[in-house]
Amino acid sequence: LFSAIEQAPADPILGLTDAFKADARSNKINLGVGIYKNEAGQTPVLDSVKKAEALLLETQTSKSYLGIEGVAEYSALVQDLLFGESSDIRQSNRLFTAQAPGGTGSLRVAAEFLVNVANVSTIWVSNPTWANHNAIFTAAGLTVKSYRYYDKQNHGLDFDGMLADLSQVEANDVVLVHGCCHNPTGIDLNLEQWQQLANLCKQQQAMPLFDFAYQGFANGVEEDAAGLRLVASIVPELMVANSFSKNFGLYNERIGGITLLSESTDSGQRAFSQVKKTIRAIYSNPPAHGALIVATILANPELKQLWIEEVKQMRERIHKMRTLFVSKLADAGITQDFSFIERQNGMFSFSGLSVEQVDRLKQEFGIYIVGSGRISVAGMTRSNMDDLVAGIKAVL
Ligand code: PLP
Ligand code: TYF
Repeated sequence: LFSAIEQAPADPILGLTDAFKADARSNKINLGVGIYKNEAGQTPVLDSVKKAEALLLETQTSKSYLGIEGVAEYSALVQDLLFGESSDIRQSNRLFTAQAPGGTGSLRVAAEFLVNVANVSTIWVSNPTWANHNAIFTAAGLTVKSYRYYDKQNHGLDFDGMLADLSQVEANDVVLVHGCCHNPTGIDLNLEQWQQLANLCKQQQAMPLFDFAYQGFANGVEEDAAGLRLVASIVPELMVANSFSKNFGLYNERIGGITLLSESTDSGQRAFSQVKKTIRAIYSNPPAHGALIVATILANPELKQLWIEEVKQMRERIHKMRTLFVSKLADAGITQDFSFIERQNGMFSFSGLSVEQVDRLKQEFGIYIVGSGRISVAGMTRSNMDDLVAGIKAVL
């Protein structure tokens, strides 16, 4: 059975981490994978998470199975975070949420549901997008088409190209959008653009699917949901696949969710029963720990405040690194314009470095960047900045 099987290629991003770990140089720098690092270069457990875990350790009395949709209080708390506690949408009885294993698991369940239940055959993703999108959607049987997004010349959004491509979407197509902090470009839509996109989807009878993996990393936990909330006020139906890997630092707990906004309570209940049936056939019911942590924090005003403060610290540190990086490049006498990096959101930017330059940075300087030139700004610190700038100067 196995002898004729070919070796699978390494994941272009996760494979880079393996190479980084195997690198013996002490001044190596990892700007590959999107994992938050603090000033000391570590990915710590948040204080809010530690406190929630201490509470859970004390109070938990059973490890019995969860329901298919997960921890009971979790769904409502996720909906509060996504749509705002007292918003019309939140109060409309048109939202249905199931806990799922990370953003990836949420996207995969959403895709299986779309193909097998909702008769969707085509999903549109931005060019470029997170590399795993194509794999997840293709594995579920969707045809993946792409729409223009990145304007290479101006290091900004090609919104005209995006609208022109999406004007070809057909009824029952799904349009994948990044809720904020677009991976890999760091370029987001403004509210006027979200509105135009929502109108287009409504007109073409296409459904937006939000991949929301970085809430809180652009401008704030509430602020970053503005695009989603605006679109939800315009289109009749949408879905959200959210992840708490980054904003709660719960990477290895695999915690996220699938949320459905339906046109009516009745249609939503029927659709959600099918989401649950989809989940049952994949992993039956989700693991508890990550969801219990998130629910404990979000339901406790003090812990929630602490968490919001910790997300702010992560966001602000990354932003400081963007500013410092741009100014250090200029100080080093590099004339090429990198100022766009300061204007972008979240962990990532497209640096414009070529495959050859990325390769030289790895070989000669131990600086690890994804082949596309995407840099994870979250891996920069005050102490690795000078080495980083020196390496980039050398390859430029
Ligand atoms: N979607 C995007 C845009 C991401 O960058 C990530 C990163 O990991 C994910 C989804 C997957 O999140 P998770 O690690 O929770 O599966
Ligand atoms: O884009 C990133 O770096 C993160 C982490 O298969 C990631 O989203 C990367 C690749 C992958 C899973 C997660």
